[in-house]
Amino acid sequence: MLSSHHVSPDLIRDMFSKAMSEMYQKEVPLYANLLNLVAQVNHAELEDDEQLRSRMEKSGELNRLRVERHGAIRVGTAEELSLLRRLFAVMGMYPVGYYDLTEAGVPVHATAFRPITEESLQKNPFRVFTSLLRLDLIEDKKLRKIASEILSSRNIFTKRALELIETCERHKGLRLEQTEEFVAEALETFRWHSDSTVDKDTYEALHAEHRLIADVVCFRGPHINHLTPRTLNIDEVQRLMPLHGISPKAIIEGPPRRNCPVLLRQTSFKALDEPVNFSGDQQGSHTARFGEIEQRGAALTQKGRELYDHLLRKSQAQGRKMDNSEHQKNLRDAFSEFPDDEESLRKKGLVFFYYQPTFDVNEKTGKVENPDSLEDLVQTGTVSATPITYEDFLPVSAAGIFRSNLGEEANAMFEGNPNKAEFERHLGTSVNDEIEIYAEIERKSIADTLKQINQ
Ligand code: OOG
Ligand code: NI
Repeated sequence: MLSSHHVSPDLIRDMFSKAMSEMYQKEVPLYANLLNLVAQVNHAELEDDEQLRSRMEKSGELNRLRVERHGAIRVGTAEELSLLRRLFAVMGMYPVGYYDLTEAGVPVHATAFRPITEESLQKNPFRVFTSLLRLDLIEDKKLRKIASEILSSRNIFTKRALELIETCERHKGLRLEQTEEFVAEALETFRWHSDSTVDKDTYEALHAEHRLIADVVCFRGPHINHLTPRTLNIDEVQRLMPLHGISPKAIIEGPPRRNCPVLLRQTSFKALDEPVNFSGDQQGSHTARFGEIEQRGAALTQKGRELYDHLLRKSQAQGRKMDNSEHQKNLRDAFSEFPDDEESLRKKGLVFFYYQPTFDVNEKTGKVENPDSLEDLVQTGTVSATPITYEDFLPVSAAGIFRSNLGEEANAMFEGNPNKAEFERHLGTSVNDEIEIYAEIERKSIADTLKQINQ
């Protein structure tokens, strides 16, 4: 239990995500442009669609929309990953899901650190997609040894950040002045350093093996490589990006545009080529940091997810199109089998829903005598059912984002090679199952609704 002089982890996360956004706006000015564009499009969307506005207001999502973003980092060792787990726990963020990116030719596996309760998600759903480099997949033994030596000698946390993590663990929380210090110290881990820790030859050798290896190994820490605001109309942002001096990747990843959006649609702009000073006073450049936007829809049940994966594969059988309108058309054709109204999605058990009584339970007039089944209560309008927002990531989309930044050539080097057990060993705990989290939120909303109706 949090004592009264401790700051809640939700507030620490909120402070940290805002500090991170400010830092990234200074580091990557195009990100500030993107934030403005997304805010404009969201504003217009909410003006045009009263239903969307009132629904988002009712579910509490309107508040979190302005602060909503995810980031991504890549680390090199088990120690770094497990320390990050402890750092994120201070902010109420826990590992959810396991993502194997080797299938897409990227030698990493990953999890997302994020809040997991309904209440915490409403406060600020900040998430960080965190990848661990798989040195074991580097074929060149000499290079593997060099990389692991470089990584073993770096320390990605400040001394004070480590002390504050320990303080938080020992005292089960941080006080306000400790929190402010913690946020500032934690930020240091994610800052961009234009000075590389290695000489240019070493960088180039690692780069030649895989661009991502150079990105992880040659710098002081896991610089945040993008922060992603949430838009309510990704097609519109994609259309407007070039008019704002931002050049988007060719296609929007994820499902097609739908009446009832599901999962996650994403697009990004290409990584910037940035100057780097290598040791020995040599100059060069590196591409790592980019911008991304996302549009979130409903969380799918296991059954819904299987249908999504099946239809996505089906659309890919047409070949991956480099033209977005053709790509979207392929997707729309394939997804015509996926029901697109809330009632069917609910009755077929494809989407998770959040249930609430539609009347004020304190007012006697609304009371229901002898409630029938939940479905009947929804049908008669006594209970509302709202799709639960998807809070996670999609491996195929993530691979598309990685690829657009690594160059399409970075493919087929590693075969599908998941190793969840090893990842969890390195992390120091098992990852949470995202489907279980949504199921629990749905179950709890049903139990609370029935309790309120029966009271
Ligand atoms: C992470 C790419 C994945 C997403 O939104 O799917 C990702 C990376 O490039 O490090 O952020
Ligand atoms: Ni991302």
